[in-house]
Amino acid sequence: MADMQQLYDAVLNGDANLARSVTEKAIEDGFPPKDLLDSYMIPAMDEVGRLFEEDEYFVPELLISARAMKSALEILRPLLAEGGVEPVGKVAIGTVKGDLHDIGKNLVAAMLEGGGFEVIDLGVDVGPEKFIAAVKEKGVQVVAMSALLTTTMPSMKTTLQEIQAAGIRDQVKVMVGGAPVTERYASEIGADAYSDNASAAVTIARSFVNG
Ligand code: B12
Repeated sequence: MADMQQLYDAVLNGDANLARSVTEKAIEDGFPPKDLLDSYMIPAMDEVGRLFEEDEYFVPELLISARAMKSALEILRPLLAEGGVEPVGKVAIGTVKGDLHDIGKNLVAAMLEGGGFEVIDLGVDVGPEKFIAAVKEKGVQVVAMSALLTTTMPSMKTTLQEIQAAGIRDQVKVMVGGAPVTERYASEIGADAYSDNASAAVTIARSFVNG
């Protein structure tokens, strides 16, 4: 029998190989994929987020835990899709136009996936039209924008203005982040939320979809 505590520990400690092998064994043993996600992997990522907020984990630990989570999720994702398990909500995330930094964005995306969200990753150098298309065509409830350059932060403002101009501002919540972005800037440009870290992004997204 697969030892499920090992799955929790593998995600918490960022051991991607162990996370994968325990997940494979658990599936073989007949564990429902959703239970693996809800009872072990998401709680482990929640704990990673808590340790980060308490300054016991730092960005490298977040990255390796997120990688372990991702490698186990790769096995579960097709099975979850088959089983028709509904995601908590849908988020479109991207690094804004002109900006190629994606480490923080990927971390936010992985934490959101870990939190049960379906994440549409639009990549880097993402112009307003792609965010707008994700809202219109994929029905995302949350748009998450990342910027690492002071010169690309205005793209966040432009994207928000274009979302407004497209008449879909009331269909979507917008959160922003990235090293140079501040709470003040977020409120100046009319974003709904700002956070300086990936784990708080999950709490914010949950609050958005739960009303
Ligand atoms: C790695 C890096 C690169 C790599 C990027 C690789 C990659 N795949 O991302 C490379 C080498 C390509 C690069 C290129 C450049 N870079 Co660079 N880069 C960095 C560096 C060293 C680390 C950034 C990083 O990944 N941090 C770690 C992640 C985890 O942190 P983070 O992104 O802030 O994300 C966290 C939070 O901000 C938050 N978050 C992030 N996004 C979001 C989104 C939402 C919605 C939420 C809620 C939260 C959130 O959660 C994350 C996790 O907690 C920084 C310096 C630094 N120490 O920050 C410079 C830096 C960002 N780069 C800089 C510059 C100038 C450049 C270049 C212009 C250099 C050049 N002259 O070519 C180019 C620009 C290329 C481009 N068009 O984008 C400057 C920016 C200065 C400024 N004020 O604008 C910095 C600050 C370096 C410096 N001190 O000068 N860079």
